[in-house]
Amino acid sequence: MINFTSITQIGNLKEAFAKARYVKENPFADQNLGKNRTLLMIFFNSSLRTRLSTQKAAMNLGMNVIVLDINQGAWKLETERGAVMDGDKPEHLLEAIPVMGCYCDVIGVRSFARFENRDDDYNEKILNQFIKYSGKPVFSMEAATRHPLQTFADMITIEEYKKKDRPKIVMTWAPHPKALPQAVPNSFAEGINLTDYEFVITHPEGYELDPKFTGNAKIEYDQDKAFEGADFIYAKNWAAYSGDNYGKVLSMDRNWTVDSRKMALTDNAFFMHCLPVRRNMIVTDDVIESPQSIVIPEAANRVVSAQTVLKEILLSL
Ligand code: AN0
Ligand code: CP
Repeated sequence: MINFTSITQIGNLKEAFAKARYVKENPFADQNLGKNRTLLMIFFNSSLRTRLSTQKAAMNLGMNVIVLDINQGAWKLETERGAVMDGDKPEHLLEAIPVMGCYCDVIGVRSFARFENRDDDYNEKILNQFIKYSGKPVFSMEAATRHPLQTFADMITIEEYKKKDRPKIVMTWAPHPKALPQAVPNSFAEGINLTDYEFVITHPEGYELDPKFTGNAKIEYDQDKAFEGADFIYAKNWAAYSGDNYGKVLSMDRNWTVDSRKMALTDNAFFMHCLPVRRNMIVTDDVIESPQSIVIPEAANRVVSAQTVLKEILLSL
């Protein structure tokens, strides 16, 4: 049984890209692999792409799919062991998880960082309970610290569009009115660090990510300088990670919005974003609508990413 919670579990990158290419070119080749197997997708948070692309991937593999939005129709779940359950939560995760495990063969979980306690988030408290108590292979559909299916899709997209063996990838922070998790940037950094690409991360001071994910990436506080000669601009907002500022919005400075002046500093870079994206906060209309914007092929590759990973999980059953 295998779980998939981090892009570092993808195995040999070249082989992973080859498997993804095969899946993309032959989406229905494994229709029998998932026969009579059930995927249960559990959402603690909203989703458009992950929900649709993962379901489509499972259907391409011949699986049955059940989707449960915990906040719409399920019992509100207590997550703390030892809690006296006299409040508004009628069920405990410690029963709910093994019960869910009884009804499926594979479980996908979306459970964002809650920003209540950094240790709980960074120890992946919810995701790890699914792994421990469900008795089934579990994969992340974005957990507190990582979004590996997004990262794999991003990496497949870069592989498809790159014009150089060692492109310059720039991940840039951009403004957003709400506090967003670090899962996408952490995971993207973790993925790019598996490659030999040139990798620069740019953000305002105070937005430093956990060095465990950023590794040897160059941190450049001057966004213009970071953009110079870039082949890919990967934009994303995240809330602060450091110390007492964990989960806080420290800046909404629209000087950091990706616009055409900044894109002109690059080597005709492609623009990427995992979506959903707030226009004219993260990126201007003209940049996201430009021919260099590859956000839609990037989203399309979410099916390829999910199908490649689900196929491996099915093969391991
Ligand atoms: C989420 C995030 O930033 O983690 C999901 C992105 C895939 N975004 C929002 O909540 C807007
Ligand atoms: N990129 C992504 O995961 O989108 P959703 O939140 O819509 O699933």
